Amino acid sequence: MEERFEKVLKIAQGHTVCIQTHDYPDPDALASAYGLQELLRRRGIEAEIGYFGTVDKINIKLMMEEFDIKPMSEQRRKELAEDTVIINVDVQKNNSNLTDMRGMERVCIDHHPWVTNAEYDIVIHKIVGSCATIVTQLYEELGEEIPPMVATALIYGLKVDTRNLCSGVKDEDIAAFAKLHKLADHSIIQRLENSSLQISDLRAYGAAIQGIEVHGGIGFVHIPFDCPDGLIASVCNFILALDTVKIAVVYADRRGGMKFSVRSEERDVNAGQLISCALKGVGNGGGHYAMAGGILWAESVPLLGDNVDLAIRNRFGEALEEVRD
Ligand SMILES: [Mn+2]
Repeated sequence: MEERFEKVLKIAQGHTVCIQTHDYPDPDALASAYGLQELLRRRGIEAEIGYFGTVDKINIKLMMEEFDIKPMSEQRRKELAEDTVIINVDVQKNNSNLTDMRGMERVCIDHHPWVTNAEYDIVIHKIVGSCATIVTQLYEELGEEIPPMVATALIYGLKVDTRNLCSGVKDEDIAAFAKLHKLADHSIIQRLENSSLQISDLRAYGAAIQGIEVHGGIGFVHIPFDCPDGLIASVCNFILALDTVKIAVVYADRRGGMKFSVRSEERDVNAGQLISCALKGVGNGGGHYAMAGGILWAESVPLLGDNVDLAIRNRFGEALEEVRD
């Protein structure tokens, strides 16, 4: 990784550099971008953090405050030069939640399964629990001390992405956790963890409590209004806590279609494969073993008949049979 990082520095030299996360970044994406920004700064490269979509989750807003993260303004994003070097973090090009930005996507640092056919000059990719783990390893390999604030952000990202080291964890995540744990400011993490919910989020939780249907170990929730991706994911984790739910499928109305979040606690069911199979032909989806997301296209909704929820349940039921290994 060290060599690849040196190449990143060469590519960045003399250009405007933007670290772009996926739209509506989550704690792992933001922490990784922030950690990378600091690492680049130490090597003489000033990079800016940019993303599309507004931040509406309270814990992300708090992260911005605590770590003094100042993302690129919309105006600035529009004015970027064509030769801006873009470093994608926690996401790959052509993903549905990555809006194309002006500039050249030349570097990718990510921990999701490699699915893009986009060509980057430099790829730092590992299947680990969080992108924060990779950034932690970069500091270590480069012999750089991790500043306490960076360690705090990274450990928070790592904890959220692995659901407190309970999902999709590799030895490397545990090692990164041990390293960061010694350096992090735990009072900040406590503040972030204790403020993950806003009053407006309760409507989505209300829909889950009232409308949950459990069929064959899959818990289904239809949130009948649009809400941020992070909130759909939180509701998904929430219903996964039920003893009878081993797989959670939560979807919210969005611009005529639906936005999905899927979680699997079943060892033999890959959440990414499950959603990709269930939405085949009517949308798209993918992700990790334990977590995945996707979209049901607006134009597909009429194809699902009068009872869309039933059609979705059937599709996932059938997909489950198919992907179980
Ligand atoms: Mn991540």
